[in-house]
Amino acid sequence: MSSSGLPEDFLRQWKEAQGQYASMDEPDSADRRSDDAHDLTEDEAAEHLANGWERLHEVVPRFNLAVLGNTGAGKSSLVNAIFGEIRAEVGVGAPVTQEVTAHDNEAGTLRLYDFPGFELGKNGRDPVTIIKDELSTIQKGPEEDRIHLAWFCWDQGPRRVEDAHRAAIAELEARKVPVIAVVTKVRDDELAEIEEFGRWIRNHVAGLWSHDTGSPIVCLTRSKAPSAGLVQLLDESRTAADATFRDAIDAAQKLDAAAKRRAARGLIAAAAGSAAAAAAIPVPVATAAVLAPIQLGMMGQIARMYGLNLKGVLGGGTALLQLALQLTGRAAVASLVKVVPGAGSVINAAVASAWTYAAGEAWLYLCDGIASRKIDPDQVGPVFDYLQPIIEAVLKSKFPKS
Ligand SMILES: Nc1nc2c(ncn2[C@@H]2O[C@H](COP(=O)(O)OP(=O)(O)O)[C@@H](O)[C@H]2O)c(=O)[nH]1
Ligand SMILES: [Mg+2]
Repeated sequence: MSSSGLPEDFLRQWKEAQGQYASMDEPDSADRRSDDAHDLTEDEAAEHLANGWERLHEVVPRFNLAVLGNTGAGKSSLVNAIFGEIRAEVGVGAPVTQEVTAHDNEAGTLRLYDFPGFELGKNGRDPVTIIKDELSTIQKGPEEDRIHLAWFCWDQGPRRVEDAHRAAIAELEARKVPVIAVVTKVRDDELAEIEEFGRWIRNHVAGLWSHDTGSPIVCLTRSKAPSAGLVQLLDESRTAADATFRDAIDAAQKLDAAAKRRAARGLIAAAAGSAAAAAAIPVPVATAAVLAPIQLGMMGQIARMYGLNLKGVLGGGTALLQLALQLTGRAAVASLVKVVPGAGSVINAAVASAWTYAAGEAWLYLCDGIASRKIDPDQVGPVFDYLQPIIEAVLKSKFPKS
């Protein structure tokens, strides 16, 4: 804690976030909600949280990444190093393919298509034919399941590009999937030779993705500690994939906590815009429940983005659900009234938006802390004591004259 009673990292984060929020458009699309004049019950709150949680994909569509390369090239290690371990195998509803396995992360922000290696497949089938067939199946399937980006991995050890690799890359290119070349298991003691191999790939392998002006991108990486090149691969992936998937990539990765918070703040800004629209005709403080569904939906989205489990962490009777109720109910209104001039009796658009930012920042702080195991989700009761200063800091900066 800092001397002002705020969690130490919060003020710094909040300062950064303000610039970010200022540059975001706030949509004003919300319908006016029912105006029942009570705090929500626990069941109602749980339902709104669940609603946001279930529908995260509507605002943050899942990013689908394919990894290809020889067996043992280091594909799984690379994915784990950037996105964490992704265990859940995709079952019903996924495109039916013979030899590609699909795995979704907990939050539903990332699907990984793990392609088979380049040895002969089932029944002695040619690997390139397999890849071609599997690609066709996936890319002709439902739009949300299609591959958005591929990493093609070469182990730096053999430093060998095979004809089958070129053929597979051509198949990806023909289907407009950007392919980033990755050299894995980079060793510092052979860096000169590895860089030479990278240059050779850049000049001799057709169909690789490049920036608008430059030559193809080849990322040199090491998944084993001390890791190398992972942030660059993540950055290139963000650029190569369609902008639609930027938030999903930022949410799914585990290398850059600030990028993940940035993605969550997109959800907060959207909810603040909806809250402002809902209070375009000022509502009495007594009917603050008009805003709670918007704010709780936002909280559900953020919780999911952080991979928090709906039933375990957010389920009925948990401390976190209580806290969500407090942030969106009378307790928050009480602190609002203290800080914001003129908020004594009505909530107008500006107040609604500031309140939503405050609740969102406090909730983001919690989810971030829980996901990184700095905060115990069962012990968040006392946490409200330090969320209060967060709320007030946000509100004060939104109403600087108070
Ligand atoms: N030294 C070193 N070994 C690695 C690295 N990445 C993966 N490996 C090892 O290479 C082997 C194959 O890795 P894996 O990720 O399973 O490859 P995949 O078959 O392409 O998914 C495993 O024994 C890994 O521990 C790396 O960066 N450095
Ligand atoms: Mg593997």
